[in-house]
Amino acid sequence: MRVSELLIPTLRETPAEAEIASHKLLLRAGFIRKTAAGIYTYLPLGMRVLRKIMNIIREEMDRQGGQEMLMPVMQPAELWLESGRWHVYGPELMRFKDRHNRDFCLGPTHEEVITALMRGEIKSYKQLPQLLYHIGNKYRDERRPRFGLMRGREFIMKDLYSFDRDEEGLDKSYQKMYEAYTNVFKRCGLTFRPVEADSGAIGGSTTHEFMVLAESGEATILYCDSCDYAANVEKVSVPAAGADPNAEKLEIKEVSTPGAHTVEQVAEFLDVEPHQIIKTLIYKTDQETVAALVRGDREINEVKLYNALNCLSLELADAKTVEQVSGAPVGYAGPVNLKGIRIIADPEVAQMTNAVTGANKGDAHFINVNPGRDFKIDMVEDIRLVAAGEKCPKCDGRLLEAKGIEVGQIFKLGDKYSKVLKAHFLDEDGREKPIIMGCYGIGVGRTMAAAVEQNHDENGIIWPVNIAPYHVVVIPINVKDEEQFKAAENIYNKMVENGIEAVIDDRKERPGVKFKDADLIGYPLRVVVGKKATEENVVEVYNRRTGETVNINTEDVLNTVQKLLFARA
Ligand code: 9G3
Repeated sequence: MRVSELLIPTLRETPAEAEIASHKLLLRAGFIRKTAAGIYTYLPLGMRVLRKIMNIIREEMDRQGGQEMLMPVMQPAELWLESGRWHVYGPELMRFKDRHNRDFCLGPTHEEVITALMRGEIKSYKQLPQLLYHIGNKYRDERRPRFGLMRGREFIMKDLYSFDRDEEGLDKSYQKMYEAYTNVFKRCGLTFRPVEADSGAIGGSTTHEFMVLAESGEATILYCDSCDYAANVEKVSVPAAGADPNAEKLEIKEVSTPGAHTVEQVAEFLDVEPHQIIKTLIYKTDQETVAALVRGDREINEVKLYNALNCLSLELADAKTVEQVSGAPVGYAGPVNLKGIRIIADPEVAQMTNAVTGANKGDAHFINVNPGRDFKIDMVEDIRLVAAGEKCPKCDGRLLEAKGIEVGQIFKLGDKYSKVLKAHFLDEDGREKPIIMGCYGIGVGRTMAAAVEQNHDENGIIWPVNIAPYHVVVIPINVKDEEQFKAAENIYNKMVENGIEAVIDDRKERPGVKFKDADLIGYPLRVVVGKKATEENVVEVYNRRTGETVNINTEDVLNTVQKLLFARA
């Protein structure tokens, strides 16, 4: 392909709204353009990368016995009413009416569609197992779409669904997908880790997230420095140390703490340790207002709190609500004499003696507060965030922290959808049973963005060969020099004839402009054809990843390029 004929609109400047490297670089290098908030167009170079990632995914799904289909984006509300989820999701579910005023949504996922399909097709155990998938657009109306392809409102997902006779079959399907995902991300050139994750609202027992390690990742992973334990921090639990049986419970007392309302200020003012303070956080769910208690030196884990309260929505109460509920300004709320709201406490709080808490009064705290004696705990649940440095839940190692980008997630669903949607089959013993399901997603655009997060430098993108938009760019230094340009064309043609994906930068631009664009776009290799080509039959081959340049004879170019691109290191 001739660069002068391609649509590759590179930008000198970084668009202001782009915060992370992949967002900046995919815009600047002419791979994507924003059509609306969280909605992107893939330009030709972006599409070439997308197609390669999709094909790697297809090959690995098909290798495991997956069969590709294509399900509709438009989903009838009836299915979501039947599954009970139409009223579960709020504004994130993009709903609309057709011309007959019937309710639809743009599919954020396809459990309902595919389970309803399979209930009509699967009658007997002989038809199981099935691994069915598709690659298509999903819609989730994120409140704050950001980071370009990383968190969009329309995004491309591969979602596969497994259908088995029983849990044993599901375990096999799950293992197959675990292996397939490992192959996909390896072939895409990513450094990734599967981590145990929270199965959250969709229930089911086991789930793993495939995390691409990157500082810009929104997810926090805790992993052990000694064993192979790794989990999304949302899911990590370690048992509470246990109460001190000998502690003598002292008399509760109110003390004046003018202006001290953060844990640090109260600890300083009363000369106590943060772990002797009870942190009281007021939350509002779709059903109630609750007080969540964690030890002063811990953070609340909102995913665990959400799961414990089994609610549909959860958010920190605003100042007005806190003042209404506690009768005090924010920062002085405490569990003692808290009227009419449930108190949920982390086990560590239930084990504390002579603790410090807000007094539900401005500029005042209680000391020597003893749970059970001075306030009632309605629900003791693990609701705290485990932090780096704590002991590994599996061995005596220490937990370390890393940031990750979630590019894939695999779930065991069991009969969560097949029961409610009546997708049954007749088993060998003549009994009718619900099909046992699993679901497995990969964010295709997110995988592309994650690859850039892990493969770039100050000059631009450095594409892993398997997903690069092209393999080689041939750069003639002086397009006016007939002989030189001819030499460049011959090299370009030779590579294309041998299946190398090459472009020739035939633009009437200064060499510097062509080099800058080549670095920004991130072609794995660059072949520079200058004076030396016509005088000494020598060209330069530059490796974008290593920065190395080799001078080689024109007739050795193809061989050198093939070795540099495809030889396994
Ligand atoms: C919704 C909306 C957002 C959602 C969902 C439903 C996430 C929803 C979970 C999943 C589970 C798996 C198959 C591929 C892998 C992930 N966000 N989830 O169900 F209506 Cl608005 O999507 N689905």
